[in-house]
Parts: sequence; structure tokens; C-alpha cells
Amino acid sequence: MIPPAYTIPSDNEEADLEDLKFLKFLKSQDYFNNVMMRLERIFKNKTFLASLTLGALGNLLEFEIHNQMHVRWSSIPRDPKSGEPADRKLFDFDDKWDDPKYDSLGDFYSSHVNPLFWRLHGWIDDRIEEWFNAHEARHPREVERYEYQGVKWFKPGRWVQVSKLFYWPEHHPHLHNNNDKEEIDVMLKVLEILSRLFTPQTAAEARFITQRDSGSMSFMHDIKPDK
Ligand SMILES: [Cu+2]
Repeated sequence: MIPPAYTIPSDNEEADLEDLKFLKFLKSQDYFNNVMMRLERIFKNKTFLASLTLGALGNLLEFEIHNQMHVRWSSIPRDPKSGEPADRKLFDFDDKWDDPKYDSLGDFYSSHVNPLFWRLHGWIDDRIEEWFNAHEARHPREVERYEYQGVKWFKPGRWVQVSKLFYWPEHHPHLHNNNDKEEIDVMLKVLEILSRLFTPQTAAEARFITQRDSGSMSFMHDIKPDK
């Protein structure tokens, strides 16, 4: 079941039409049969998996199939207050977007609230497990399991470059402290500073920053072909 393609009009009609065309392609049966199913076969090939480092596998999954899955199964995003179609802008952290009703699979901010997210990421997790099994079969014990802050991971070595699951922030997996509010306030201040980078003050700055770049924090944005 594929939610229909949609468009949320911006001030750039031409770009909106292009987005819609690309969205329709990702949601098409052709894309599923001719791209996704072939990729799935490649990502399940033991010889291929045993040739990849974990970092290489992660990059390929992220940009060749994972982001496309987010977009393919996304529905039209809606403003949780009004119920009207709307996309959250990159630096819009208004409290209303924290409503679980806002569960857009296409937005980094909300996708994990959507039940489909966990099926999608279950499939991704299975690929990592198969990657481990492929290495174990080809050259036993070259990849070793270990636990990092309560999360299953792999020891750094020939096939694993990083010892931590996340580069930042350091305390990512455990949110047991009571400083959430304080940390969120700091992050919002940082984001406010960053948002200025997307608001050009001079013509020279404007040449580097197009309005489109600040459009959304979306999976679509990461995979859209360049002109
Ligand atoms: Cu994801």
C-alpha cells in the first residue's frame, strides 16, 4: 500500500513540479520492481556483504534505499493543529510539531513517531545482522560483537571503523538524566544561530544559499537529483 504522491505548494512552482515528478517515480510500481527489488537482492548477497566494511554498508543503505523508503511510504504531512497540509520548515521548532499527530515519515524530526518507521528500520537492522553473518562465514571472528552503552555493536577492527554508534552527542543512547529541558534550550539557541546561515544578508551570501536549501529537513532533500 503506497500513500498517494502529494505536493505542498511553495513559492517556486517549477521546483514543486519537479519534486512531485520525483515523488511519483519513487512511489511507482516500476521503481519498486526495477530498483528496490534489485537493490534488495544486492543487499542480501553474502559475497557482496562480506566485502564491505560496516561504514560502507551504512552509507550504501542510507543513500541508496533507506531514504527512498522513507519517501516512498510517506503520506502528505499535515499541520497537527489545523489538520491542513503543511511541511515543517527546517528551523521551525514550534511546540505544535511535538504533537504525536505529526508523524510524517518524510521529516527527520517526526519519522520515528510513525509506526512504519519501525518496520522500515527493522529491515535495515536485518541487513546489518546479515552483514555480520556474511563476514562470520567468510572469515570467522574478523568481526566481533560488543555492547556500547547497552546497545549491540561491533568492535573496531578491519571491518569496523568506529567504536561508538554515534559521533555526537556523547550521551546519545542514555537520556536518564534530568537535564533534558536545559539541553533542549541550548540546542534551540544553537539552531537559532545556524538558521542565520540560511538567511543571507548580502547578495554574495545569497548566491551560496538558495531558498530551496532551507526548505525542509526531509529525506527527499537528501536524495533529490541535482539539476
Ligand atoms: Cu530512517
